[in-house]
Amino acid sequence: MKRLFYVLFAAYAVMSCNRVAEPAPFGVVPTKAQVEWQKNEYTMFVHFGPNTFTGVEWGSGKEKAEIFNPTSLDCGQWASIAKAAGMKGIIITAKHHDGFCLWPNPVSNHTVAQSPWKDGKGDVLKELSDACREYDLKFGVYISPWDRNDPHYGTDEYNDVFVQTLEHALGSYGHVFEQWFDGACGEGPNGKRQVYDWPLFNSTVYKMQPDAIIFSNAGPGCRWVGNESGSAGRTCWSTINGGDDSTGPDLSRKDLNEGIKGGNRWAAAEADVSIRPGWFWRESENSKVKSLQHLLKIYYESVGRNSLLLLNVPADTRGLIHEADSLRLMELRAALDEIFAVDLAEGATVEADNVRGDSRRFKAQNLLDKDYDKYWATDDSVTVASFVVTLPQTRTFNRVQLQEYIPLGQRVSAFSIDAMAEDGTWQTIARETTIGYKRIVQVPATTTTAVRVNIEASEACPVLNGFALYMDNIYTSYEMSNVPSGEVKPASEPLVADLGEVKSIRGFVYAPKLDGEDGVIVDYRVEISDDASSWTPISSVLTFNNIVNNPIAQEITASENFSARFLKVIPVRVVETTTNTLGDSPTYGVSVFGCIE
Ligand code: FUL
Repeated sequence: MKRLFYVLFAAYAVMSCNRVAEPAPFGVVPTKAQVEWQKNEYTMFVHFGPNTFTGVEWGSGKEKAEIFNPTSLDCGQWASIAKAAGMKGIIITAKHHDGFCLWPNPVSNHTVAQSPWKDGKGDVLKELSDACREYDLKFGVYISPWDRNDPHYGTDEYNDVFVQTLEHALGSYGHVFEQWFDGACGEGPNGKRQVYDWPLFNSTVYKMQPDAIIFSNAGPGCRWVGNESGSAGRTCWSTINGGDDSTGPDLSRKDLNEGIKGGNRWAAAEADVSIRPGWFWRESENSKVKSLQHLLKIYYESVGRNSLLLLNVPADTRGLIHEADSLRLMELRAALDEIFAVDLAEGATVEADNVRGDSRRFKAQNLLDKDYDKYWATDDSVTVASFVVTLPQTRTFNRVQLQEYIPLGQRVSAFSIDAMAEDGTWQTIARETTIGYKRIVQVPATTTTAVRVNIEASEACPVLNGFALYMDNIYTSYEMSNVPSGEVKPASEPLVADLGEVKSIRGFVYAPKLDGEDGVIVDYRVEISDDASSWTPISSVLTFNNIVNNPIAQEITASENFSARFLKVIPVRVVETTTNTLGDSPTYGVSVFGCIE
């Protein structure tokens, strides 16, 4: 018996010596929580608060708490829609820039407790976190550091108030999977811009919710994708460079959009985009819910480009998700289910020109195994390699899905895809750069019996855990029909509207031109005139809220009508949208400008 034990032990020892080691992690790698977060792929954002009732995108903080009074709030409805849409969690604007808290925050007197809703006894965070638990969804919070209501804002004291706000919101409602920090930062009543204590804010989040993913421009959990249109870069690394300042002051929009190869921090991109033009619900946008084609484009450019899609579906004044939005979400779900129902690579055999240590553990066939932790890897010295997928029969597809095993880092920086032509030669159907957690490559409809993926460059030996083929008969293309041709003007030139005669005016509407090159008017002054020679200023310096990130048409109305024939908008600050630099843009584009009578 003892002998047998030694023989078995010796055999085991020999086997384990021969066991080929798994590849060493490459560069910075995600934490376990970051990997789990990325697997969510698609989550819901809900913007809700005083702006829902006033129709503005950024409240001033001076709104009375009385305006917050949803007539039939039902977070169960939000959760059931999110679940049916296939989303994995919901993030709510617990506090937007106006400072109003959707829960009774003890360190604020601008909260639901001061509102008439449920006689001041209501708590949206409690209702939503309960609903998320019921529907098995993750619960997350957006808590804006910028606060246009808090009197301490602009002083050091505010940072402590904000920490207490975080502690309360993050400590009262169970597990929070994501903390959303918005990058917007304005001036306090003392005219000073708040200097945020990011290390303190982040450590407070981790103290309250150790596994939470912290979103902000530069992470540390995940990063902003650099736009609010739901589009990650075609090249998209999950690494960037960051220090203690979560806003990532040195990162350009391009860096955020594409990530930085070899960056010092793992912060995958999160693509936040609204299903409507604005972030908050307004009646006038019920007919402007994004089309199915537009949402599919967003899906391919976010989930299909190594990013997470955070789709905003605002609640309305009833406290419900509007029918127009839920209908579109269900159409999107049905389309995604149809497109991704059948993996056309199923039943195929996969052979690679290099397999790590010739070990079965790292064989290329693992690419088709749905077990997330099984992957194909090459020898350490091999960074250029190919695998061939031989299909059981001729198949037609137009989407190729690839996945890298990100727990060991993101590695591939160039690859191509070939299909075998009838004459037995390989025809290249795609040439791309990065893969990451998931890459869905759109290729022309291709009928073939074999597909070859060539890893042409990789920062270390490639490690891939997924390959699939799909046929999408639904998405054709979506051209941004709302990209107006516009008119480019020199920045110094004001915009002048002429009504032909003196009329009663309520305000004006402005939308920038969206071709990415021109500047956007951010701050401006307004003057009026009856004869276009003597002008009367009627405003101080005003701001088009959030116009750089979300350049939709903004209607600016006065509290009382005024009369004039001419209205002039004088740009005070123009922002270059490509670089986000302030000030000295040579030109700005205008697509819509006119008076509202
Ligand atoms: C922006 C904010 O300023 C918007 O109001 C919105 O909340 C969006 C998600 O982030 O930067």
